[in-house]
Amino acid sequence: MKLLRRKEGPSLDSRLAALLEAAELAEGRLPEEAVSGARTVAERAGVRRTLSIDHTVAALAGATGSGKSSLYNALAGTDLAAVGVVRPTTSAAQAALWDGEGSGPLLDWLDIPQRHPAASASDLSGLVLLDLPDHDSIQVSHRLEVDRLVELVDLLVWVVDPQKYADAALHDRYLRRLAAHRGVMLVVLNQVDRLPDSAVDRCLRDLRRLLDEDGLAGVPVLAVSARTGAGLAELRALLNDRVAERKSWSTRLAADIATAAARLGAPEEAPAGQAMDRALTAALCEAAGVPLVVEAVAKGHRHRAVVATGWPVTRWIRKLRPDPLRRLRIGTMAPVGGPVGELPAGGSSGKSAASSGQGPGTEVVGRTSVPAASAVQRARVETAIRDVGEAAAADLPGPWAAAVRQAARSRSQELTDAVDRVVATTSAGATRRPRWWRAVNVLQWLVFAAMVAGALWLGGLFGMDYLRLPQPPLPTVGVVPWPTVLLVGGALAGVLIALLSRLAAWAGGRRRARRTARALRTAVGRVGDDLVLAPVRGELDRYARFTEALTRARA
Ligand SMILES: Nc1nc2c(ncn2[C@@H]2O[C@H](COP(=O)(O)OP(=O)(O)OP(=O)(O)O)[C@@H](O)[C@H]2O)c(=O)[nH]1
Ligand SMILES: [Mg+2]
Repeated sequence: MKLLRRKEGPSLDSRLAALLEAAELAEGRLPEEAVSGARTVAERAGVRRTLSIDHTVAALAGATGSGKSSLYNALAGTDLAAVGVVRPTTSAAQAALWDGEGSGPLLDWLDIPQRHPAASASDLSGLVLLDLPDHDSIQVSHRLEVDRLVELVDLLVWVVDPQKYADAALHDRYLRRLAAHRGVMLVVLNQVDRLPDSAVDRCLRDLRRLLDEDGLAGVPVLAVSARTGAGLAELRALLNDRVAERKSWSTRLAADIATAAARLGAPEEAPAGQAMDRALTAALCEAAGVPLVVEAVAKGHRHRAVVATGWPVTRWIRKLRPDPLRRLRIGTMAPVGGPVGELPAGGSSGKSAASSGQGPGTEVVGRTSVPAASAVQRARVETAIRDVGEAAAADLPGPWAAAVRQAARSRSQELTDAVDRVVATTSAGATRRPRWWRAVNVLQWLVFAAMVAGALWLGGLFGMDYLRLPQPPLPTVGVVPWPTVLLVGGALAGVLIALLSRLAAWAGGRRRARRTARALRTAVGRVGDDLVLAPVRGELDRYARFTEALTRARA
């Protein structure tokens, strides 16, 4: 036999790969049945392609008594199959082979042990003709055998007779469902010898109409008689064409792929999922106590400014009060080498267990003492998450929309900890001391020292006067003696410097609070992006890849 090479081209390959990819992506999203159906088709197609493509497997299928076995014998030119009067006659499929060499593995795969060489001329070279049991059998095993082989063969030849050609069993259970397979289907109206000539055309027209209604327009319909041999030449010629083309197998697989892909869904344009993250960020910020932290940043800054630059005589009073920011346990445990880099100050006397850092460069960061979110705040976060899911799912088909909504919620358990962590790390930098504080501090102490010197000097003078000792000469600035200048001037200067510093710290605190607020919004927004929007984007991307694969599978 002449060996022809594969004619499928790369398209069947890529369509198969696309179908598998679509099934993979639909896993857990679409009904298991559709997903496994697609996998089965892909697997089956994969196997058929490795078996003889020089053979075309055609199956004679139909109701009991329609004359499948008679037709099989007529085509094979010998009585291979039993033709009976007791219905149903055929219980197991058998194969007639025209040049069957090399068809063994194919028939093994079809699981048909009964194989016979055909006796007729070799014009049908490469044909493997199957005689199937009846599809409408009272025997379940017959129906199962038919259903199994209908899924596998390359070419379907439906044999109907004038009485039962309109049977619902045939049209509903098979023909209509196999509309995508019309390229590999023939319909044979057998037993036309039992009709008067005038009725044959009418019968054919009626059958044609029914087939058109089944979505099988274009499927060849032939009138034959297995008994008289009428129309057999045409049938033989038609079969010969199909067998010679050696394309039925790939046409069938292509139809299988299209059907499986259609069961996965219609390829639609994936909507551009524009997630609304502003509301989410705002809700997360509220729940994480960002406004509280921002306020504490400003207050804490002013507090530390007073401690660092206040008048030495009175600043200790301020020291007695706690730092508002540290009271929230912010800045007490900061990331080591983190982006806002302040070395951890103080011990970690955390009341709650420390949560682990987020990556290299970050150390263990404890929970802040920012009060836990209220029920209202938590509800607002949940609403925002739901809104993100709803907005992204809006234009998706049902199961995918559900998957997207689920994706939005998938990591919401982690939100509280993650947001708290970034609040702690982001605002930790707000405890850094501006350099001018140190300079002012030095100045404060110099002025303080001058004041003390003045006081000591005056005290010395006072003591000498008390002891009636002669007064040393007293240098003056104008008329005011130096020790008085030092004491009073030092005190006034100290208070003035403290007041000016306080003014600057007030502005600085406000600036720092604003900057921290911005940084916190960005950082919290990033957490929302990581834990809510990213999973949604992932699912939308999955859907986009799915529809893209589906489009390729159906090409
Ligand atoms: N008049 C006439 N009778 C036919 C023709 N073809 C088959 N028969 C008869 O119809 C009856 C059934 O034929 P089978 O070939 O056994 O039918 P089948 O479709 O194989 O039936 P199952 O094996 O039960 O599914 C037999 O008595 C045949 O002689 C035909 O073209 N004309
Ligand atoms: Mg039979």
